[in-house]
Amino acid sequence: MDMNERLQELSRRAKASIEAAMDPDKLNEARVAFLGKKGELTAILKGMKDVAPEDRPAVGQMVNETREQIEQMLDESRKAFEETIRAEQLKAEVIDVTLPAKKNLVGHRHPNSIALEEVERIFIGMGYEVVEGPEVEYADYNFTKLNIPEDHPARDEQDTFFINDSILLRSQTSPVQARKMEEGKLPIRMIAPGRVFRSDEVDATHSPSFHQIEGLVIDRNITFADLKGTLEEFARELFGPETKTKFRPHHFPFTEPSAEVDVSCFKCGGKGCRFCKGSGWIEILGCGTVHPNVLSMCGIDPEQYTGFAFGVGLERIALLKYEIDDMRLLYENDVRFLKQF
Ligand code: 2NL
Repeated sequence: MDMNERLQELSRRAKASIEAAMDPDKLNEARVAFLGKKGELTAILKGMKDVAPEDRPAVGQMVNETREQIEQMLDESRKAFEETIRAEQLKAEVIDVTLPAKKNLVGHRHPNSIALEEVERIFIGMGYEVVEGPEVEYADYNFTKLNIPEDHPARDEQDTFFINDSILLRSQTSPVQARKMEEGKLPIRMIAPGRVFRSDEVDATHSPSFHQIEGLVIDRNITFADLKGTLEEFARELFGPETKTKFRPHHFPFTEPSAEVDVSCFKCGGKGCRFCKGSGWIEILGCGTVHPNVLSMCGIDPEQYTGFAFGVGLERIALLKYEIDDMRLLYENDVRFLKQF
């Protein structure tokens, strides 16, 4: 068999193998068998030394042509495979643009968060800073420095979660303000929002864990008039410009004098309705002039400085503003409930 015939025969067999290959792996096997380092065509090339020198250019050209033929066949077959795979993919991943769009479920701010951000906005607007502190607190900061001595009933284990004699879950956010006063940078204009804990049974208006926002202002010449003006403005911003306020004398250990504040009912404007239980007024917070004992125990000279403080329940604000009648709804996190606000 002369070289030309050998090469034609080889090319025919290569063609048959390539046509018989059912997948890209088999095709690669064919490439290795004919063109690989130990492949048939390579073997022929290695045999060139036995060809007469004058015939070598012609034989060399024939070998190269055969190689090109085989490479072309391999190439075409590979492209055919790729097209088939792509066509199958397109068929499998077909998109029906007439289908209704899938809606992404977007989360929603909790009514507590909405109410808190509203309160923060109002006080930040009046130049207050928002300060946070630890939920696990020393009894010293939670009680003693706030003029609640060892034998005070507020310290009762019925009301407070003690971790040991000196550490507890804070029952109010006032310790955050005590810590701020101790830092000694005056004046202070701050609100302290956060989670607090009391040993209460769960019902429509009570929970062992709820949230408070307390405010504190300390400077020279701060009076009860500053407190009244501030809280009147707060009530108008929160419940509307027509809102009236009423300060009723009260007692807190950390303020003297102290008051509870009612706002005119924002549903009936004060005439009396179901919402305000006929009284025309709704109680919203407690407040007072900071007790001189609290100032001294927190390192501030009560002869130089005075201040006022107040505390509101965040849940109470949220329940009022959004007319929710059971506090437990705020903790169940039922999306059908939460997305209404
Ligand atoms: C209420 C009453 C109140 C305060 C909280 C306070 C904090 C410091 C000093 C003095 Cl550091 N007072 N806080 C004062 C009066 C009332 O909260 O019934 N809150 C729901």
